[in-house]
Amino acid sequence: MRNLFRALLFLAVLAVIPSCSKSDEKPSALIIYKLRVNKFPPLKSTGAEWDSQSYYDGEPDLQLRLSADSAYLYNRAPDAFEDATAGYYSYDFLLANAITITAEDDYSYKLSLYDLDTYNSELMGEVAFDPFEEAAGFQESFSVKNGDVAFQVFVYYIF
Ligand SMILES: [Ca+2]
Ligand SMILES: [Ca+2]
Repeated sequence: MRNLFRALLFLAVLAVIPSCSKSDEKPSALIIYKLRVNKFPPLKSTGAEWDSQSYYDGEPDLQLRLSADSAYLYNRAPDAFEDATAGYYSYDFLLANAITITAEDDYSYKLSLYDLDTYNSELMGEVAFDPFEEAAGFQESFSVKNGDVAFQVFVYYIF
């Protein structure tokens, strides 16, 4: 009888443990520290190269924006990503200032990739996403894509 009681107690403890585990907690915030461009269209929808100047390479010069509603949280075009090659490499944008998004924030988030031009940068593609929904599994990164563009968002969590 005592053994049966112990067995039941053991099972009861097992049943309680998962509800105390980290996976049941909700993070209060997530911190975006790196954005990766995994895919982008090699040519414009017209079939033309992104840049037409004969003395420049025709490939796009990557500019990445992360926006919350109409405000830019991040907007950079590192020199290192001039004339980016589609299909072979991914391009990592390490954020000098990590971006904190709290669970209460209710903005519309969007990642937009541009070909940086002197006057009017050209939109290559963009993806709207909900960071907390995408990061529901608390994974180190999550992927978002739309048509010919794909991004990977790297995050830390604050519980
Ligand atoms: Ca261009
Ligand atoms: Ca170029």
